[in-house]
Amino acid sequence: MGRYAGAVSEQVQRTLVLVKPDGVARGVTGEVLRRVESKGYRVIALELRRATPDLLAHHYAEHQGKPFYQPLVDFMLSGPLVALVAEGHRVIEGFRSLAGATDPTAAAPGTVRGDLGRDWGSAVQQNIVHGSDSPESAAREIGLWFPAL
Ligand code: DAT
Ligand code: MG
Repeated sequence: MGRYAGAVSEQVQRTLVLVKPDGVARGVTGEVLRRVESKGYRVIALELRRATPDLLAHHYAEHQGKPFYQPLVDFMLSGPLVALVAEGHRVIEGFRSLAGATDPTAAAPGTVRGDLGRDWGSAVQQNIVHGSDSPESAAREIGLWFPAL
């Protein structure tokens, strides 16, 4: 496929970031934005909003049928969230690195989830942020949350 180290950074990427309802409720939206901006990524869209069941069914389609799916949807509907699009070379991978591991207890200190999240004993992990996990997911998710972009 002709992959070489220089190729990965040629194309400017966009990723969908969500500050989930736990992050908004705990007042760490600014802290998440600060980390995204301090890293050097550009925020090109930003909105405080509520999710809908229809939007979440598409956004989390890959998780339908899993035991945490309905708790995840209920959690994402539990309050306002902040949706944003960040832009930069390799931002998809870069934001996943900033966010840290899915399980906030195991997430490394220094990451958003490691520094700001913890286990609350709920059926779904509440881990402060979402970030797209691939170029295909990013394109699909940005289309769902920011169809005008
Ligand atoms: P990520 O958000 O790191 O991409 P994911 O896409 O696998 O993780 O899952 C979506 C969300 O669902 C995740 O942020 C937290 C929750 N979740 C995932 N796996 C879980 C599990 N085994 N138990 C409880 N909640 C889980
Ligand atoms: Mg995911």
